[in-house]
Amino acid sequence: MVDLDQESDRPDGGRGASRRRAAVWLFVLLVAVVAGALASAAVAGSRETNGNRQENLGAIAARYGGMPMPVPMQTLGTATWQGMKITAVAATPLPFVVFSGTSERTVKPSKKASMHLMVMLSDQQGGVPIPYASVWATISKAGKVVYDERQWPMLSRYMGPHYGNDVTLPGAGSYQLTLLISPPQAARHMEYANVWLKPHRVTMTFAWTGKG
Ligand SMILES: [Cu+2]
Repeated sequence: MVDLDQESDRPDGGRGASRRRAAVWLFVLLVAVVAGALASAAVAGSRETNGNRQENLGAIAARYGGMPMPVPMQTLGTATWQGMKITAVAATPLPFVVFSGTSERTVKPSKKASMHLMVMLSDQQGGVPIPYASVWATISKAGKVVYDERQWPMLSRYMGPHYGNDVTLPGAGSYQLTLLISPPQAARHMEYANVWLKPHRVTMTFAWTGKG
């Protein structure tokens, strides 16, 4: 109100101010467009050629309903289980915090860490993330287990609820990833009455050419 009154007191009836405001907004819009173009160029530049499928960050983030996140990602594999989509993604190793209910501790990736493994569980039809389950990941190389750990139920602004941990792999090569998905322990709407009632194991293979 105050603004409008002040503007209408001016000889041009505030039209000059409106034009100035329009010019400022146009400038802001231009800056946003240029920044967006630069960001997508940076994303394209960060993609590596790799034996596995590399995807645009924006595409992955969009699929999980989030904004692009500032790290390169690689889809390791996907599977489905009774209408649940299971997606394993590798991102750059990153620190995270674990909150126990009373205190918080930071888990930092070791210097040798290869990736931040993220397992996304989502509804195959609607794409909505499925929390309250648990995921155990076992990775083997040439039949030998090289990683065998529970994944943290985890929250991320960009990826939404997922299950993850930092993982160290012994070098490049072909790996087998086995995920043991335990049923979501939560009340369910009726459409989920008869699914995901027993632990389920899926296995996928991926080629790793990144750090290890
Ligand atoms: Cu995570």
